[in-house]
Amino acid sequence: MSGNEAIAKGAYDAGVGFAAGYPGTPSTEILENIAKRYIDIYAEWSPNEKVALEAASGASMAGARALASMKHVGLNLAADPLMTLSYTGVNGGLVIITADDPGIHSSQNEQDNRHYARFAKIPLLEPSDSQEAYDFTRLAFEISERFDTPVILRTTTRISHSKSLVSIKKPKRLNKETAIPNNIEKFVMIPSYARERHRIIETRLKRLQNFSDRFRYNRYENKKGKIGIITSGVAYQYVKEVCRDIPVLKLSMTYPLPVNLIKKFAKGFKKLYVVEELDPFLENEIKALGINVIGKENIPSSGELNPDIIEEALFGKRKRTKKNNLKLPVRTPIMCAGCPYLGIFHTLKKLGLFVAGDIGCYTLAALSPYNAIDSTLCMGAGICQAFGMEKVLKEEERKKLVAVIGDSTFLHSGITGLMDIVYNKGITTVIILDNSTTAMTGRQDHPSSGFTLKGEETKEVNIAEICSALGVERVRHINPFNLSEIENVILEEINQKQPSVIISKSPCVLLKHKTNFQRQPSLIVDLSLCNGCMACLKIGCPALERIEKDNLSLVAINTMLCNGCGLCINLCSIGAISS
Ligand SMILES: Cc1ncc(C[n+]2csc(CCOP(=O)(O)OP(=O)(O)O)c2C)c(N)n1
Repeated sequence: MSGNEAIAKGAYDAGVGFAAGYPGTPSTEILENIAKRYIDIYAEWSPNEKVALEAASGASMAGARALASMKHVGLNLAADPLMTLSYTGVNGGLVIITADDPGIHSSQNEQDNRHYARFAKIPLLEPSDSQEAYDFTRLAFEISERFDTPVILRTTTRISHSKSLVSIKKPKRLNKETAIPNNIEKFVMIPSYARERHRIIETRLKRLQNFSDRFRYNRYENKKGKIGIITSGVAYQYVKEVCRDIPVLKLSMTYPLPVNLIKKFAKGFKKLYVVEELDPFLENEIKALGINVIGKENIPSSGELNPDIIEEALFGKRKRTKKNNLKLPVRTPIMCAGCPYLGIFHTLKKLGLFVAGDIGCYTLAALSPYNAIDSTLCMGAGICQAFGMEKVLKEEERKKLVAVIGDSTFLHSGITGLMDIVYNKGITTVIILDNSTTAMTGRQDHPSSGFTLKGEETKEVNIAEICSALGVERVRHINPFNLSEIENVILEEINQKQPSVIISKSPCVLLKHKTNFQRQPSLIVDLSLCNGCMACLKIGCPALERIEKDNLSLVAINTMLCNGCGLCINLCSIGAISS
């Protein structure tokens, strides 16, 4: 199983009744697996991670075991409920899965979410392989109920996506009934009750620390030698690959730490290393115990670790492998052939506007050959950044910017930004790229896609009506394959003295099964007409390929990729492209 599959199975075998999340690499497959394989668990894509955790906490309050799953940055949204959920505690076990992304394979940052456990004063488990992902998911629910606390299970990309053998244990059949709770001192966090709950948290932390000392997955494997290593998570695997015989203290519950176990292990070594990915989370805690360790002075605190890095850090050289000097060609990520975004970004670049971008497939438009996005921060930020700029720019400059956001991102966290523009008398133009899916993370459904996580048909939230309801009077629709229409509408809207929304609705080209999208026959270039001007390449469609013929550089169309959208025909002034 992959780590994510193991977590889904672990949740099922733990008797989970409710699972919610929002897609995000590397966490997405957890909920997809639950929805596909363990159909008696209620499972949903929530509009965002805050909603997912809050809904899961409701299910827990009613007595069900509940899980909320998200990528690392998702926990930033869910941090508000998380901090106070630590106070209320749980009824049914409540587990939050955060899948961190060291190396930033597919994220906007590589924050280390272990800090959230310490910040919220709740237990943290870090599996090192799929077996532990399975075991720890089950244990997390036990710990949650035993200590009346939410628990964080933290994976990283390599744990989530690597596969290893998992031996399955007997599933837990819960005999706990769900019921409406009646305990306002525990669940109503007004100051008088919250003060008391804070005291309870501090006692709980001490009990958890004792538990951590006895937790059998916090263990050391031998103690003989001059060098010792303390490690956790995927770093444990790299350490074992590099030095099988060196004593290792493997930590699995990394908050609160097993203080006594660490002190016991630390005795007698000449050198004690802490090997961990990203921040000196363990290192600082261990140093605070007065134990002298070597950590980030040797081991990088950004990017992923691997056995080679660890070998060099511990021994000053690589013994096992030679440096690989293979130079691979750089392949920048590009949009798909026929993507409905191509014409929009081609036009935005042509108009020379500042484009406050957001997070989704469209973020790729920041790169060559599109070069059409000027800022990207976090989901939902683009609308607000454009608005903030607008408020401080000179009158003439205000017309030179737009915000671009996808449908899933708009529903996730774009709505409040648009509300701000309307409420505070802005004039920003917002372009919503509605492709009926969350394409970037693998085409998951969302509240306006018409389907639930389980594939059932449902109501489609109407994005245009949301915009109107927020008070936007100018809501325009454009056909993303009509370049002149795109240009005219954008020019009209940026010149308005009021907010406007332009909705470009056309399904993602990879969404054929859910829409009535019809692939058109591929286009062709008449090479006897093509004069090699390369104007068509400006659209950035990967189906258009530069070829050499009779010592001339011309353009041909890769018929395997082209879906006949026709955008490039608009750019060929000599009519060399046809169907
Ligand atoms: C807080 C947060 N949650 C999840 C993600 C992962 N993620 C990246 S883009 C994206 C949404 C993309 O959907 P949409 O806005 O519709 O654009 P599309 O990819 O379809 O063009 C998601 C969920 C993230 N980056 N940040």
